Amino acid sequence: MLTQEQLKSWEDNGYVRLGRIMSREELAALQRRIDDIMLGRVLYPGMFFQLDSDTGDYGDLWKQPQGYQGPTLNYRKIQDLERDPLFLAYMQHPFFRGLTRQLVGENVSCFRAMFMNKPAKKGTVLPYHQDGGSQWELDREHFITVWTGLDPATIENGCVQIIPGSHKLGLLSERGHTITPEQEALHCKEEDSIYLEADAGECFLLHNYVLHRSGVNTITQSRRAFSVVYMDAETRSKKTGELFPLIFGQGALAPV
Ligand SMILES: O=C(O)CCC(=O)C(=O)O
Repeated sequence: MLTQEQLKSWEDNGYVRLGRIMSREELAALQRRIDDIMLGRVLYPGMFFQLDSDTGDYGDLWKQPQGYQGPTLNYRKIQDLERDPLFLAYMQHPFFRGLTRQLVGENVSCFRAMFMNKPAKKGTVLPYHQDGGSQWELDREHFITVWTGLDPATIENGCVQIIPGSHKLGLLSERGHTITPEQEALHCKEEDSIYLEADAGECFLLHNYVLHRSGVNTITQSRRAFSVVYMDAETRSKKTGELFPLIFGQGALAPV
């Protein structure tokens, strides 16, 4: 659970450095597991995969084939990781039980359990954006993100950069996600930003409306990370009417 001081920082800044929740052994197991998934040694049919771009340009990501493209460590994004018992066990760590009870509620589902990667000397610029809005097609907006570094994250390898306090602006576009160049010029001044450098295994709590971005990786150390959106288990997809995978509460997924 967050202390009073952390709660105040959460309200003021829209983020909190939570530190390392997992052991070194658990971290090593997650690092091995994500590489096994990328290399096709552990398979989950239908899992979402997106390769990194060759150009570093966000717009080019969708010009390439989507889905699993064979064994390579050059995947940028993999979703549905709640299907993997090691990642699910981390998501269900007692610390996150307490945190979500405090900030979300008793019954908690996940919108996405996502691997985000800046492969060695690669990576794609992710422009400033907010998470949420009509693009997410949810019947309510009450969620938090926990972002965990699976490698050391530094400015050189494309750590996340945020504008503290920007969650107070609310959603800048009805659709959500990226913002206009004018909004970026107004709200995302370099001097107002901070870089969330982190040790491997360290995690941050992020408000989904905090403006955030990340750059490319200029060094040989990959920048792997795991990002989970926890939300009220009653949240339904407006598109399908369905609920999302249950992480905490009666009938929650079990890591088998
Ligand atoms: O890991 C990154 O570079 C960005 C992560 C992100 O946008 C998110 O977790 O919502």
